[in-house]
Amino acid sequence: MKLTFRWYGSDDPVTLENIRQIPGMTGVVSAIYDIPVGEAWPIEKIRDLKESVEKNGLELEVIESVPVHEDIKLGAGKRDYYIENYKQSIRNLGELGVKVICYNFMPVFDWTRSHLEHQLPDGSTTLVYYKEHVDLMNPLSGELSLPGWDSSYTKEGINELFKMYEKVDEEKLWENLGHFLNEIIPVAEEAGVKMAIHPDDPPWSIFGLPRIITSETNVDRFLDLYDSEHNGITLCTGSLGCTDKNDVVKLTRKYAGMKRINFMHIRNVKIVNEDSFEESAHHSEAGSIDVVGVLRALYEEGFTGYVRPDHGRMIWGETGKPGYGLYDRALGSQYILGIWDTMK
Ligand code: CS2
Ligand code: MN
Repeated sequence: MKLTFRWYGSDDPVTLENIRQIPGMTGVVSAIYDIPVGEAWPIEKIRDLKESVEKNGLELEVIESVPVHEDIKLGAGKRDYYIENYKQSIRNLGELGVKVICYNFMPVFDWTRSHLEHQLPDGSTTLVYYKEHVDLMNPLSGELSLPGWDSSYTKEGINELFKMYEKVDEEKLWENLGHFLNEIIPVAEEAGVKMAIHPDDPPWSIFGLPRIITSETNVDRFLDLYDSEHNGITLCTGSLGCTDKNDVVKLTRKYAGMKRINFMHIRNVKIVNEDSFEESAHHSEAGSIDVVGVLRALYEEGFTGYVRPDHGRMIWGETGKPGYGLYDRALGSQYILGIWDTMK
């Protein structure tokens, strides 16, 4: 495995110098954050990013994310234009040595939580999803905003999007995803880039919008849409594992065996009940995910790909980007590395 760390660019309070000092870190996972969703990523900007990372002794081999424009998910509007731009971004990234691109196909919203600073008994704070609170949230008010969401929507824009999604059910979303893959995967193959779709977080419909990358059956269906190692997944243990309907150790073993895991996100979550969960430390016993079992499955299946610790709590008084502080993720990375080393 290659251990990596997410870095949000020069505005991130976590610096490349910080990341470099974490034992075993080979590189960062990053993106260009000032390009409007849907536009092609210019080669010069990618080069600048790569150079700033490499100057600090780290690699830039994984991009998270190249966002997919809503027109592509809706199968409407300027979809063809946005798909052509997406292809160009893949080619440009491949040319500069990027090996994996993580993306998602969640309509409108990325990861969703009810609280960003829920205090745990040990005094740390964490992200939680309590269904009864999410049910009271009104996305159409235009006032909701979460760190993982595209912040460029206006109230009118959101309302318009919801209107358009009235015509897109799960089957339609599958169709639009299939079309997207048929267009981009041949380009990714040629560019030497492996695509890695991120599961929906949480893996169920929110606010009445369809979500499809949610379960073993659906991941199987996804992989069948285009049979290529370049059409793979990001196996995010915390996203799939926040429902006990998904056995993440089993899924890791299965998809690693099929060589379809192109990126691993290791996050632990504690399932509170059927529809609610709290994010926890990476330590297996802190949550509901058998992190040791996940790593054992990867090791036994000969996994050589990229791994990063996903969300961490805020500990030791740190403040910063929710889920993306330095300390807890650094601790998590050492837990991952320690488990891995004992298996060698
Ligand atoms: C990430 C996702 O922060 C997170 O939970 O795992 O936001 C992820 O970056 C995107 O869904 C990938 O497109
Ligand atoms: Mn993730």
